[in-house]
Amino acid sequence: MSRDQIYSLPQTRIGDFTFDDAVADVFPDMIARSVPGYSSILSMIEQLASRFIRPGTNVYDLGCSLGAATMLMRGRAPATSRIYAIDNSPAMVARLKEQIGSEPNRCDVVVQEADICDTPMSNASFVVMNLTLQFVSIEKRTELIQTIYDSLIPGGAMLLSEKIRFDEHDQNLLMVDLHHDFKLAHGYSELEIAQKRTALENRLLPESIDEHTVRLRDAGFRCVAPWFQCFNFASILAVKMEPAG
Ligand code: GEK
Repeated sequence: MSRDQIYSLPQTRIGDFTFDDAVADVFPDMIARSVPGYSSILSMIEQLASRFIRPGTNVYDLGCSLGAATMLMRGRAPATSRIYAIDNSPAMVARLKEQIGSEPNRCDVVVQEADICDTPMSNASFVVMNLTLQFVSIEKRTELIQTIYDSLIPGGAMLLSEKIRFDEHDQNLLMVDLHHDFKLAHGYSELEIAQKRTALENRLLPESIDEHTVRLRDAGFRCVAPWFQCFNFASILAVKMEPAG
């Protein structure tokens, strides 16, 4: 696995963070050293895939990057289901297409370069948005969550993982600080952390758990269960309930 050193040297002008070739080359190392609990969330996605994916339905991995969730879900998905792995980064999609094409797949896996806000979805039993909504502009989030809810079959579920913010000032400062310590402990320097923070400032827009919960409930999800939190990262499972009776 190539080591992430993208922000290790001082940069005179730090542009907005983009998911380009340089990032795709080091992505597994970058995300493992930047997101506390990333591997735990992935292994639970695998478990949830076994429970929620139904034969003859579609599964969506929205903002799939290099397909870490897709790879785990395809081992659990029935042969008659189809996984759509979608990302708008050409660098990520090219690498994932190459890997998926070279391996045997239990079910159909379709890798698409597309904006998830413009992607039609239907007949879905499980939708994963693992650390992706945070990169979608706030004004587009409600419509996207509604599209996902409408695409789900009754009993289907969405997993939403996000970097979060806290309304209470001191709590927010503490969690941001603990995340900072996590990155230091995983080998990033103060310079790397500071430069990446600047690059992400206008790109990654965290919301609170309450803001996510309200949006999910407004879309129609009756069961909204935050199931994981580590510092300022959280994951929520939202289930579209079967009609009563
Ligand atoms: C994982 N889920 O390893 N449309 C499509 N893709 C998008 C969009 C958009 N509008 N905005 C951002 N992306 C993965 C990790 S990374 C998280 C997800 C991170 C894509 C973007 O190109 C990138 O690949 C991904 O969302 C976010 O489980 O880097 O913190």
